[in-house]
Amino acid sequence: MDNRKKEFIRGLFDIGAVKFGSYTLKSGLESPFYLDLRKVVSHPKLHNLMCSLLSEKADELDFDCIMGIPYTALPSAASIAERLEKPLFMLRKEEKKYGAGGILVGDPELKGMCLIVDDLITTGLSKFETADTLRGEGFTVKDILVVVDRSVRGSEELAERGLVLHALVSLDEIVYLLSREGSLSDEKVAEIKAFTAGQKTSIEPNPLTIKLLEVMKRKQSNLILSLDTEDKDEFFDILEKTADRIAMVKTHVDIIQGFTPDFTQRLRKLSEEKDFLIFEDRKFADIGNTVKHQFYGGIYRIADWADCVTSHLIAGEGTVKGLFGGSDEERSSDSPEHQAAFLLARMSSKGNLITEEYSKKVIQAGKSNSEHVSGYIGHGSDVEDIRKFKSLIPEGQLLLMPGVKLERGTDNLGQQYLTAEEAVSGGADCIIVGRGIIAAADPAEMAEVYRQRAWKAYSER
Ligand code: S5P
Repeated sequence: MDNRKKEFIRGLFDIGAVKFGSYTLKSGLESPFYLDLRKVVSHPKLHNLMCSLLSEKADELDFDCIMGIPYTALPSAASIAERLEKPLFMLRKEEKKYGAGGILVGDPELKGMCLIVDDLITTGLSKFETADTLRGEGFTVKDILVVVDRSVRGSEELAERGLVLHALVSLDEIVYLLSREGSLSDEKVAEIKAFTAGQKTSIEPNPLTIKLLEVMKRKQSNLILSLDTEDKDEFFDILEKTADRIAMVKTHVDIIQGFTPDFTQRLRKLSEEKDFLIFEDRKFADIGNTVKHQFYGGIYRIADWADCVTSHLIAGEGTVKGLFGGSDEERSSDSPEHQAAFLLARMSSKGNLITEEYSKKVIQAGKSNSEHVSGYIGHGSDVEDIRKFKSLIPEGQLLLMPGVKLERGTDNLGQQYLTAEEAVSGGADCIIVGRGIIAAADPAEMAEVYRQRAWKAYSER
């Protein structure tokens, strides 16, 4: 390792950007180390050293322009751009709706092969999103340069998307140097190794997961409205009023009185106009061959209009395979291109028969069918319990949580409610709210209250 790299690692340790102890990660896992590169920008000497090392690395690559992922990597990208005299671009976090509009900051005439810079890589998710956005803006993207690679399979995941990862230092190098210099005990090193070896896998999010994450980001909403009414008119009345606030609407299509196919046609049209996904909570539970008929056929023809569905796994993995093993003839030509299931790994109702072992097996099966499984439905007794549960779920799959209201409580049929804040701070990526919104005097106003609370907790997490 060259001396400047060593000096940089020591610098990270000295300012507390690399810490060793016991830290609760957003996933709920207890980690023996913590990396926070946001501090570096306030230490000019260390920042300068980092940018000069990054520039040397970047100089070996072939690119026309450079972009940093907001916010941590913006100053380093700017510095590299100046050192190497390459055009700099930035992407706004939110689309500007006035003036010239758009999310791109920079001279569009100078678009070309763009190098993406970021501070860390844990999973590839934010890098995929940025690469996709840049590609959508007319750039080509190949190389991603990060300061620290702490990922389990970062390079493989990026490679699957045609991206090449370059890192200034890896977690192993940091641990190696600091232990050699006596800043880390052998015990701590062993703990870190055990942690990284046993660290939960990260899974490449499937296209439906990516689509949902994109809607959530665009609408700043992780709210799923559970629109459980039998009345069609009431259904559309509430949906039209709340559509701007939600990421998905969850249906139980079999409770709709006098169902006819124009119900789902109207629903699809509205979902396109108002940018939300459709989540049919059919809770498939039968053998593969039967669920196949239930999904593709019958009067509801769910496969023709639902972006995602729920499924139990009591009958085994054949259920998921049956759901997504249908042929093209079974789907209508305009059915959603990407579809996936959320598996019931835990339930919110009192006295349900799901055991811890069953939940773990569901997640195991969900991981091995990740091309069709976007995540899990789950619940918990409190924030700690949700954290523990969330730590079983791999990065790249989501946790959706029903049984959510503004206050804790129960209904008279065993439903148990946590608050929106508890659900999200424990690890829920989206909250599912039914009666909390639809039974309110003003569902639109109430949906906004839930949206704001859940999104705030999500952004803080
Ligand atoms: O464990 C669960 C799983 C689901 S999908 N508990 C649940 O309550 N649900 C669904 O979420 C349930 O079918 C209903 O549609 C919604 C909760 O509605 P609420 O009115 O109690 O918020």
